Amino acid sequence: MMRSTKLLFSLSKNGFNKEITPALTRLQSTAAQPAPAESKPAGKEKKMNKEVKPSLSFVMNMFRGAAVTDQAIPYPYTLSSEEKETLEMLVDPTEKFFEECNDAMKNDAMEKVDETTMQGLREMGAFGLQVPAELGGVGLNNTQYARLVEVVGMNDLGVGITLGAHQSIGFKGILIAGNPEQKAKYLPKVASGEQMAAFALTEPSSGSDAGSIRSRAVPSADGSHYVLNGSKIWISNGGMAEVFTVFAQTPVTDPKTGATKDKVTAFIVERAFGGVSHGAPEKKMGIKASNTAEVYFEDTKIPVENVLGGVGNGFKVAMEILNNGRFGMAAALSGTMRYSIKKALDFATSRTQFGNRIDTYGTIQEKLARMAMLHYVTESMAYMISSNMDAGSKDYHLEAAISKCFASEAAWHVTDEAIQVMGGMGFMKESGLERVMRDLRIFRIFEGTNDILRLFVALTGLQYAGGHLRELQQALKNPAANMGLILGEGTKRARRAIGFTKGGPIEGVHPNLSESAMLLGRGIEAFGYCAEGLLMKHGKNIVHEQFLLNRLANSAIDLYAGLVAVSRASKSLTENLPSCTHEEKIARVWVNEASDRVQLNLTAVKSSVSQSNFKDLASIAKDLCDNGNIVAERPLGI
Ligand code: MYA
Repeated sequence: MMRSTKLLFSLSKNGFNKEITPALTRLQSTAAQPAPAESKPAGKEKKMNKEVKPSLSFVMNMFRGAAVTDQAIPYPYTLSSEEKETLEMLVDPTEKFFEECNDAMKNDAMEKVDETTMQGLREMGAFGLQVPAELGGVGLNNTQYARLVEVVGMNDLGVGITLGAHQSIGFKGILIAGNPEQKAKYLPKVASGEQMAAFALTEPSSGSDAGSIRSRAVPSADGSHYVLNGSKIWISNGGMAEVFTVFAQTPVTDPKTGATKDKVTAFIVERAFGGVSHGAPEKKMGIKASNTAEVYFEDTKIPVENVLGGVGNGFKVAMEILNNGRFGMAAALSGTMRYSIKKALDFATSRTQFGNRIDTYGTIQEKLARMAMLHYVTESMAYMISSNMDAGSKDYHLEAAISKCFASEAAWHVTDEAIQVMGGMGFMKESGLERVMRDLRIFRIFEGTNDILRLFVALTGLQYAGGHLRELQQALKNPAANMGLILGEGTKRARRAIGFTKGGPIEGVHPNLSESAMLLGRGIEAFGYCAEGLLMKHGKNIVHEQFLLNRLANSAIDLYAGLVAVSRASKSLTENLPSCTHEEKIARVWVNEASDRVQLNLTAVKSSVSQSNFKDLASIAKDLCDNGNIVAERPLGI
């Protein structure tokens, strides 16, 4: 089985070695449940009693049926008037630059970002948007960055990846985990665009399973440097970067036991260190203008002072960089969706068929409205997360993962539908959508495939919910001291048992959206109930139930999407923005429809028909794989 599900093996850390049963009293006396052989990675068991860290994440808390809206309602807005002014000064010239100086079609055809664009971007400071001004950057916060990234996404995703691979992941590690010397040494050069940066994690045998990399760096005898050997694949900017954030296994000795084992360490590697080479630019379906190449390290000497974030901490550094950058994808793709929607609208409002403009037909209206809804939700997620990050939140990982999944699927669907609205014209290269469609395909794959991120969301959330159940389990050992917790949880479960759930509305929502607030509240309660049920039924073996986990993740995505839409529309209604009634309709339709989908998904998790379907689906896939081809005979028999 793929190693990445090990993520969920870590459920065992939070006490899932016990079978958790529905009755609170039985929580005290559960018997140890042996884990399947493959779910016992070394070193995991000792973390069994890891404490649950309280989280302000809305998504995380949803897994225990709680609506924690501190980071979501009211819709957060963190720009000071000065920051807004700075942003206003930057948006117009950036838009103008892309309209007048960059040619996305040409870049795509050349499979390279034109040098005039690169130079223009350097002059605008676009390579160091979030680097502090004193280190040569523009010093933007996440929200300001998101707004500019939106402009890039609207105009040229190939340029976006060149810029994003550089600053969203390439040198982001130096920005968030670098020490002052590392920052002072590297940030000015990368911020100016004098040197390009790249993020080197993926290897031939290590894609989704990021922890399984084989590149290795061993310390020199005198302890002055590491010697790095290994190869990385599909590295964006790999063929032109001078500075790499590289992840490699290093021997780490436990000071207590004296035992040495390999752990991932992050390094800042300069091409100039020697032994660094790269392959030819990869031929790709889309984002052709961006450079993607294999990168090889052969006896590359890395000074010890270039260890980033501490020896053995590389996996966490990698995850933090990825977590930190994911909202940027949602921001960029909301720009892309604006582009596609504008194309569809221009066409729909000028094209006549069967005697009427096609935007008067319900079929086209539904498409346009759904495109706008997907855009609204994506944009709302991007700025909610960026604002949370700017406000200092550390509890945004699940939201960021959701925003990446949602945005990449929404942008794909929106652009596909824009092509459909335009019919044959949409299919023509000159419509400008063909390139965007090709460019978009990779977004569901890189920076964590949407499939892995769905499992990450479901499993991390379940781990959190499980930790709370364990707390309850502990509390029951000393009921007198924990009466409040026990009574609260007991009442909640008793109400559910008799079908009388509290499931109140989400608070702080504008009265016009009170029905939506109620639906969301009920959805969250049902979701938490379902998550708990899964934990009780499967314990830590839930890690093997990907059919169920995906449905749980889809429900989490739908509910978070509903929350951001309702929150933003509420704010617009309260402020009486000109678009507020339009936004209200979007939020209402989203929540109404999402509630139905959530119900379907949560029912599928429990229903025996679905269980039987899942078994059949797994078996169909096995037939195919065993056969190595389609199994069903051709109808003609020949
Ligand atoms: S770059 C390559 C992208 N690659 C990936 O994203 C890899 C995906 N895989 C993973 O993320 C991990 O392997 C998974 C975990 C999630 C599967 N945050 O043993 P574990 C902790 C914080 O369970 P695994 C590219 O594509 C965990 O709690 N912590 O892990 C270029 C545990 O901690 P502890 C996390 O089973 C794209 C420990 O780590 C996270 O091995 C170019 C070990 O966990 C997390 N997320 O797998 C894009 N996950 O031990 C360009 C785990 O303390 C940018 N942990 O309990 C474009 C930008 C947009 C445009 C911009 C324009 C300017």
